[in-house]
Amino acid sequence: MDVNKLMAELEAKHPGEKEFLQAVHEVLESVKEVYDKNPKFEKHKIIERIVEPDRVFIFKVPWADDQGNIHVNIGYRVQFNGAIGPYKGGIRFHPSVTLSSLKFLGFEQTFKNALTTLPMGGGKGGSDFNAKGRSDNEIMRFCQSFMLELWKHIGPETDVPAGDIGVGAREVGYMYGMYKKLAGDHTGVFTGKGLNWGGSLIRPEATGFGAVYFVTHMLKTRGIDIKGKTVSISGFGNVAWGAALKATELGAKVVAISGPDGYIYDEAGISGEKIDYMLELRHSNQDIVAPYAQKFPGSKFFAGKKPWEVKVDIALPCAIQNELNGDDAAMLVKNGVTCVGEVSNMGCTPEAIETFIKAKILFGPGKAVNAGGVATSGLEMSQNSLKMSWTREEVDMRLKQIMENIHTACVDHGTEKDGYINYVKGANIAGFMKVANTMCDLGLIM
Ligand code: 2IT
Repeated sequence: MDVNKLMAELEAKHPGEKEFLQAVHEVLESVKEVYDKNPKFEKHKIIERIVEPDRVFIFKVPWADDQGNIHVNIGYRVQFNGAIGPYKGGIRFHPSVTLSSLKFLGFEQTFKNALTTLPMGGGKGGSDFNAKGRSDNEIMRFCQSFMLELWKHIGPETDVPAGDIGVGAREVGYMYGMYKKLAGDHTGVFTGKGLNWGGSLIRPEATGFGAVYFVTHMLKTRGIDIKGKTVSISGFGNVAWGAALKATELGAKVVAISGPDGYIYDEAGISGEKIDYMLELRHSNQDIVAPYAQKFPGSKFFAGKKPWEVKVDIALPCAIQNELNGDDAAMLVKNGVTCVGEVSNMGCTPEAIETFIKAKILFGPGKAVNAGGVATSGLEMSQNSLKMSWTREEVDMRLKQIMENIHTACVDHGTEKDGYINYVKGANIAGFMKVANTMCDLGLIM
């Protein structure tokens, strides 16, 4: 495989799609060895086919604010790869959303979903809508307008969206409600639904819980217990919240969380009501963490800074793509970090990943570490199909098992000659092999 040539061709076809090209480049570098060993992949032109989405929907989303002013946002759904199951992946509402960012997310989702062991293809959607400062009614109207177009393209066996940045239970409720009204049926076309209307226990916590389960497996390969370790987390939304809950429950001490405005350092540890308060901050629609420092004396707010300058054992980026760069990584390594679990999708830049791998620290990439979220969405779909709901214990047990299986797959495909586990390579190869082999089996349909 000639990675440079493939990348040059892709860049010419999709100029300026920076995040998408970044995500593809990483996967190609990881899989070139297994690709070259399996001539059937080249015969079926798997790379040329796997890097293009099956299809993309782009539509306008007009809505009126509380003063009656009309706004127009752009809505997207990228149905990236449906080889192994219905398209599955979240909806992101964030001003940074572009076709490029959703293509990178859909591409990543394809391999992540393959890793979960459940039959789900990859998709992603969203809008450049900014919820900051918006009222609940404005958010409802926006979600309804978004769904007025999207509902035609989704369905329980074709494409099943979920939440992502800016889309939690509230937004899923408004979108699912509109879908139900338009489609006239009650099929579980969304995951992340409320418990009263088809949702699954543990789904809100699942991404964070799964990430911490994965981290404990990584630590175990070096005989390290998470108990007593210090943890820094970026973000303060649903994913960061779940990670803080589980890390604390397992005896670690979370000392930092962050927002777009800066980070909070709390030496006493962010536990109990402080973790609950993260949800309050998110629901305020202000997108800031600074109020934490006023509410909890002893903690400190660092305006405009990232949490990676704090000395910790474990760092968990839980916010957004490319939030941790080469300088941040060098700082973490200098401060003796043991393990970095990338919980956000592509949270680390290529320079950061290179720094971690060179330093031989434990580094888990997003598509493995955060796969517990979509895996539990898969479990929600199973429960909906069965018209049943499982207990907390049952869902958690399955989630734990899935995270362990993903870790094993990474070890199997990513262990290098000197024994170092390259989880980036392991996750990319394991996910790729499943999708690529399926594409060969199914004939030239996509
Ligand atoms: O990035 C992700 O895996 C998600 N936002 C969750 C997707 C899902 O369908 O649960």
